[in-house]
Amino acid sequence: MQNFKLTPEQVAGYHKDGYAIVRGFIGAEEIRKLQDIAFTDGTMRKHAFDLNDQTGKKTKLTLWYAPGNDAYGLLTKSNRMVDAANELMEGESAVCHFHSKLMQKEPKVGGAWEWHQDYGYWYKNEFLFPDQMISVMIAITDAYKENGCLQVIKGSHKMGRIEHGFSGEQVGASEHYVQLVLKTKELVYVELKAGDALFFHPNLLHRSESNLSDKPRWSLISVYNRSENVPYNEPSESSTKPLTAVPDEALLEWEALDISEGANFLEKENDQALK
Ligand SMILES: O=C(O)CCC(=O)C(=O)O
Repeated sequence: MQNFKLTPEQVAGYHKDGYAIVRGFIGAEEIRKLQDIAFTDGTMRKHAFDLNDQTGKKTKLTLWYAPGNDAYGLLTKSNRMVDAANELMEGESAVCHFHSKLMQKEPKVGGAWEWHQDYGYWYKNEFLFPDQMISVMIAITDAYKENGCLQVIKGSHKMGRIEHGFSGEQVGASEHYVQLVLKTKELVYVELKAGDALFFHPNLLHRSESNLSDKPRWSLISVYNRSENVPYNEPSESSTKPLTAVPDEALLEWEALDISEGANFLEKENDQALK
Protein backbone atom coordinates (compact mmCIF):
# COMPACT_ATOMS: atom_id res chain seq x y z
CA MET A 1 0.00 0.00 0.00
CA GLN A 2 1.86 3.12 -1.19
CA ASN A 3 1.21 6.64 0.13
CA PHE A 4 -0.84 5.08 2.87
CA LYS A 5 -2.86 7.37 5.08
CA LEU A 6 -5.19 6.34 7.89
CA THR A 7 -8.77 7.45 7.25
CA PRO A 8 -10.41 9.89 9.70
CA GLU A 9 -12.71 7.00 10.73
CA GLN A 10 -9.72 4.80 11.57
CA VAL A 11 -8.14 7.56 13.64
CA ALA A 12 -11.40 8.29 15.47
CA GLY A 13 -11.99 4.53 15.99
CA TYR A 14 -8.54 4.14 17.53
CA HIS A 15 -9.18 6.87 20.07
CA LYS A 16 -12.71 5.70 20.87
CA ASP A 17 -12.21 1.91 20.89
CA GLY A 18 -8.49 1.62 21.59
CA TYR A 19 -7.72 -0.05 18.27
CA ALA A 20 -8.00 0.31 14.50
CA ILE A 21 -7.83 -2.40 11.84
CA VAL A 22 -6.38 -1.68 8.40
CA ARG A 23 -7.18 -4.40 5.89
CA GLY A 24 -4.56 -5.21 3.24
CA PHE A 25 -1.94 -2.98 4.84
CA ILE A 26 0.82 -5.24 3.48
CA GLY A 27 0.58 -6.60 -0.08
CA ALA A 28 0.49 -10.28 -1.05
CA GLU A 29 4.02 -10.33 -2.50
CA GLU A 30 5.41 -8.61 0.59
CA ILE A 31 3.67 -11.12 2.83
CA ARG A 32 5.10 -14.03 0.86
CA LYS A 33 8.58 -12.62 1.41
CA LEU A 34 7.97 -12.11 5.15
CA GLN A 35 6.53 -15.63 5.51
CA ASP A 36 9.48 -17.15 3.73
CA ILE A 37 11.90 -15.49 6.12
CA ALA A 38 9.79 -16.20 9.20
CA PHE A 39 9.63 -19.91 8.46
CA THR A 40 13.23 -20.42 7.32
CA ASP A 41 15.58 -17.79 8.75
CA GLY A 42 18.20 -19.35 11.02
CA THR A 43 18.93 -16.21 13.06
CA MET A 44 15.23 -15.66 13.78
CA ARG A 45 14.93 -19.29 14.92
CA LYS A 46 18.12 -19.24 16.93
CA HIS A 47 16.79 -16.38 19.06
CA ALA A 48 13.25 -17.73 19.46
CA PHE A 49 12.25 -18.71 22.98
CA ASP A 50 9.24 -20.33 24.60
CA LEU A 51 7.01 -18.64 27.07
CA ASN A 52 4.73 -20.79 29.24
CA ASP A 53 1.11 -19.82 29.69
CA GLN A 54 -0.83 -20.61 32.87
CA THR A 55 -1.46 -24.22 31.78
CA GLY A 56 2.15 -24.83 30.75
CA LYS A 57 1.44 -24.57 27.01
CA LYS A 58 4.25 -22.86 25.16
CA THR A 59 4.09 -19.92 22.85
CA LYS A 60 7.22 -19.06 20.88
CA LEU A 61 8.52 -15.61 20.14
CA THR A 62 11.62 -13.80 18.90
CA LEU A 63 12.14 -10.25 20.15
CA TRP A 64 14.64 -7.64 18.92
CA TYR A 65 15.25 -3.95 19.60
CA ALA A 66 17.21 -2.57 16.64
CA PRO A 67 15.49 -2.83 13.24
CA GLY A 68 18.14 -3.39 10.56
CA ASN A 69 17.97 -3.42 6.78
CA ASP A 70 16.53 -6.92 6.64
CA ALA A 71 12.95 -7.37 5.41
CA TYR A 72 11.43 -7.14 8.91
CA GLY A 73 13.50 -4.09 9.77
CA LEU A 74 12.51 -2.40 6.50
CA LEU A 75 8.86 -3.05 7.26
CA THR A 76 9.12 -1.69 10.80
CA LYS A 77 10.89 1.45 9.51
CA SER A 78 8.61 1.90 6.47
CA ASN A 79 6.86 5.25 6.06
CA ARG A 80 3.43 3.63 6.28
CA MET A 81 4.15 2.12 9.72
CA VAL A 82 6.02 5.11 11.13
CA ASP A 83 3.56 7.72 9.79
CA ALA A 84 0.53 5.82 11.08
CA ALA A 85 2.12 5.39 14.52
CA ASN A 86 2.99 9.09 14.49
CA GLU A 87 -0.59 10.02 13.71
CA LEU A 88 -2.07 7.86 16.47
CA MET A 89 0.36 8.50 19.34
CA GLU A 90 -0.02 11.59 21.49
CA GLY A 91 2.86 14.07 21.49
CA GLU A 92 5.15 15.72 18.98
CA SER A 93 8.64 14.33 19.48
CA ALA A 94 10.33 11.82 17.18
CA VAL A 95 8.97 8.33 16.58
CA CYS A 96 11.26 5.61 17.94
CA HIS A 97 11.10 1.83 17.86
CA PHE A 98 10.97 0.12 21.25
CA HIS A 99 10.99 -3.49 20.05
CA SER A 100 9.46 -5.95 17.61
CA LYS A 101 8.37 -9.52 18.23
CA LEU A 102 7.69 -12.33 15.84
CA MET A 103 4.93 -14.30 17.55
CA GLN A 104 4.96 -17.96 16.54
CA LYS A 105 1.85 -19.86 17.59
CA GLU A 106 2.45 -23.35 16.32
CA PRO A 107 -0.45 -25.64 15.35
CA LYS A 108 -1.88 -27.66 18.27
CA VAL A 109 0.67 -26.39 20.79
CA GLY A 110 0.76 -22.58 20.55
CA GLY A 111 -0.04 -21.34 24.06
CA ALA A 112 -2.47 -18.71 25.26
CA TRP A 113 -1.88 -15.12 26.37
CA GLU A 114 -3.78 -14.05 29.46
CA TRP A 115 -5.77 -10.82 29.66
CA HIS A 116 -3.34 -7.93 29.99
CA GLN A 117 -2.53 -4.40 28.96
CA ASP A 118 0.87 -3.97 27.35
CA TYR A 119 1.33 -1.03 29.68
CA GLY A 120 1.02 -3.56 32.52
CA TYR A 121 4.54 -4.58 31.41
CA TRP A 122 5.89 -1.22 30.26
CA TYR A 123 4.85 0.58 33.45
CA LYS A 124 7.46 -1.62 35.15
CA ASN A 125 10.01 -0.30 32.66
CA GLU A 126 9.01 3.15 33.95
CA PHE A 127 7.69 4.57 30.74
CA LEU A 128 5.47 7.35 32.10
CA PHE A 129 3.17 8.20 29.19
CA PRO A 130 1.25 5.28 27.67
CA ASP A 131 -0.51 7.55 25.14
CA GLN A 132 2.93 8.14 23.61
CA MET A 133 3.30 4.44 22.76
CA ILE A 134 1.54 2.10 20.34
CA SER A 135 1.63 -1.53 19.18
CA VAL A 136 1.14 -2.51 15.56
CA MET A 137 0.30 -6.14 14.83
CA ILE A 138 0.81 -7.38 11.28
CA ALA A 139 -0.77 -10.75 10.48
CA ILE A 140 1.91 -12.88 8.80
CA THR A 141 -0.59 -15.75 8.47
CA ASP A 142 -4.39 -15.58 8.70
CA ALA A 143 -5.57 -15.27 12.30
CA TYR A 144 -9.04 -16.40 13.30
CA LYS A 145 -10.89 -17.76 16.32
CA GLU A 146 -9.79 -21.38 15.82
CA ASN A 147 -6.06 -20.64 15.62
CA GLY A 148 -6.06 -18.25 18.56
CA CYS A 149 -6.47 -14.77 17.10
CA LEU A 150 -6.18 -11.74 19.36
CA GLN A 151 -9.23 -10.80 21.45
CA VAL A 152 -9.72 -7.27 22.72
CA ILE A 153 -12.16 -5.52 25.04
CA LYS A 154 -13.39 -2.58 23.03
CA GLY A 155 -12.87 0.77 24.78
CA SER A 156 -11.03 -0.78 27.76
CA HIS A 157 -8.04 1.55 27.20
CA LYS A 158 -10.19 4.29 28.75
CA MET A 159 -9.93 2.53 32.14
CA GLY A 160 -6.27 3.51 32.43
CA ARG A 161 -3.75 1.00 33.77
CA ILE A 162 -5.19 -1.68 36.02
CA GLU A 163 -3.39 -3.98 38.45
CA HIS A 164 -1.29 -6.82 37.03
CA GLY A 165 0.20 -9.88 38.69
CA PHE A 166 2.06 -12.92 37.35
CA SER A 167 0.29 -15.59 35.34
CA GLY A 168 2.58 -18.46 34.30
CA GLU A 169 5.60 -16.67 32.82
CA GLN A 170 3.39 -13.83 31.70
CA VAL A 171 1.92 -10.78 33.37
CA GLY A 172 -1.86 -10.92 33.76
CA ALA A 173 -4.43 -8.21 34.50
CA SER A 174 -6.62 -8.35 37.59
CA GLU A 175 -9.34 -10.88 36.78
CA HIS A 176 -11.76 -8.93 38.95
CA TYR A 177 -11.43 -5.79 36.84
CA VAL A 178 -11.55 -7.78 33.60
CA GLN A 179 -14.86 -9.32 34.68
CA LEU A 180 -16.21 -5.89 35.68
CA VAL A 181 -15.40 -4.25 32.37
CA LEU A 182 -16.88 -7.19 30.46
CA LYS A 183 -20.25 -6.35 32.02
CA THR A 184 -20.53 -3.31 29.77
CA LYS A 185 -17.85 -3.52 27.08
CA GLU A 186 -17.76 -5.81 24.10
CA LEU A 187 -15.22 -8.63 23.66
CA VAL A 188 -14.09 -8.65 20.01
CA TYR A 189 -12.24 -11.47 18.21
CA VAL A 190 -9.83 -9.63 15.90
CA GLU A 191 -9.81 -11.91 12.88
CA LEU A 192 -7.15 -10.85 10.39
CA LYS A 193 -6.07 -11.99 6.95
CA ALA A 194 -2.33 -12.18 6.29
CA GLY A 195 -1.26 -8.60 5.52
CA ASP A 196 -3.90 -6.90 7.69
CA ALA A 197 -2.72 -4.59 10.46
CA LEU A 198 -4.08 -3.91 13.92
CA PHE A 199 -3.01 -0.70 15.70
CA PHE A 200 -3.71 -0.87 19.42
CA HIS A 201 -3.32 1.29 22.50
CA PRO A 202 -1.03 0.17 25.40
CA ASN A 203 -3.96 0.13 27.84
CA LEU A 204 -6.28 -1.93 25.62
CA LEU A 205 -7.06 -5.21 27.41
CA HIS A 206 -6.28 -8.14 25.14
CA ARG A 207 -5.59 -11.85 25.23
CA SER A 208 -5.49 -14.85 22.91
CA GLU A 209 -6.37 -18.51 23.30
CA SER A 210 -4.08 -21.39 22.44
CA ASN A 211 -3.86 -22.58 18.87
CA LEU A 212 -5.72 -25.89 18.76
CA SER A 213 -6.06 -25.84 14.96
CA ASP A 214 -3.72 -27.46 12.46
CA LYS A 215 -2.66 -24.08 11.03
CA PRO A 216 0.09 -21.81 12.38
CA ARG A 217 -0.75 -18.32 13.61
CA TRP A 218 2.24 -16.01 13.19
CA SER A 219 2.33 -12.29 13.53
CA LEU A 220 4.75 -9.41 13.90
CA ILE A 221 4.16 -6.89 16.67
CA SER A 222 6.19 -3.66 16.44
CA VAL A 223 6.05 -1.19 19.31
CA TYR A 224 6.72 2.54 18.84
CA ASN A 225 7.42 5.24 21.39
CA ARG A 226 8.02 9.02 21.40
CA SER A 227 11.60 10.10 22.05
CA GLU A 228 10.44 12.29 24.96
CA ASN A 229 8.87 9.29 26.75
CA VAL A 230 12.07 8.17 28.46
CA PRO A 231 11.89 4.82 30.29
CA TYR A 232 13.79 5.00 33.58
CA ASN A 233 14.06 1.23 34.08
CA GLU A 234 14.81 -0.21 30.66
CA PRO A 235 18.30 -1.32 29.64
CA SER A 236 17.74 -1.17 25.85
CA GLU A 237 18.20 2.25 24.27
CA SER A 238 16.13 1.88 21.12
CA SER A 239 12.93 3.40 22.52
CA THR A 240 14.35 6.93 22.58
CA LYS A 241 16.45 6.74 19.42
CA PRO A 242 14.62 8.50 16.54
CA LEU A 243 13.89 6.18 13.61
CA THR A 244 14.94 7.02 10.10
CA ALA A 245 12.02 5.92 7.98
CA VAL A 246 12.48 4.20 4.61
CA PRO A 247 10.14 4.20 1.58
CA ASP A 248 7.38 1.59 1.58
CA GLU A 249 8.82 0.07 -1.62
CA ALA A 250 12.06 -0.79 0.20
CA LEU A 251 10.67 -4.09 1.46
CA LEU A 252 10.29 -5.41 -2.08
CA GLU A 253 12.70 -3.30 -4.09
CA TRP A 254 15.79 -2.89 -1.92
CA GLU A 255 18.18 -5.74 -1.60
CA ALA A 256 17.22 -6.73 1.92
CA LEU A 257 20.14 -7.87 4.05
CA ASP A 258 20.02 -11.04 6.12
CA ILE A 259 18.77 -10.64 9.65
CA SER A 260 21.88 -9.95 11.69
CA GLU A 261 22.92 -10.23 15.32
CA GLY A 262 23.04 -6.42 15.24
CA ALA A 263 19.25 -6.50 15.71
CA ASN A 264 19.98 -6.87 19.44
CA PHE A 265 17.80 -9.87 20.30
CA LEU A 266 16.33 -10.47 23.72
CA GLU A 267 17.45 -13.78 25.23
CA LYS A 268 15.12 -15.53 27.63
CA GLU A 269 17.48 -15.31 30.61
CA ASN A 270 17.32 -11.50 30.25
CA ASP A 271 13.57 -11.35 29.89
CA GLN A 272 12.75 -9.06 32.80
CA ALA A 273 11.84 -6.54 30.11
CA LEU A 274 9.89 -9.04 28.10
CA LYS A 275 7.68 -6.71 26.18
O1 LIG B 1 0.12 -12.81 19.87
C1 LIG B 1 -0.72 -12.98 20.73
O2 LIG B 1 -1.56 -13.87 20.68
C2 LIG B 1 -0.79 -12.09 21.92
C3 LIG B 1 0.41 -11.29 22.08
C4 LIG B 1 0.23 -10.26 23.11
O3 LIG B 1 -0.76 -10.16 23.75
C5 LIG B 1 1.27 -9.30 23.33
O4 LIG B 1 2.38 -9.47 22.83
O5 LIG B 1 1.01 -8.33 24.06
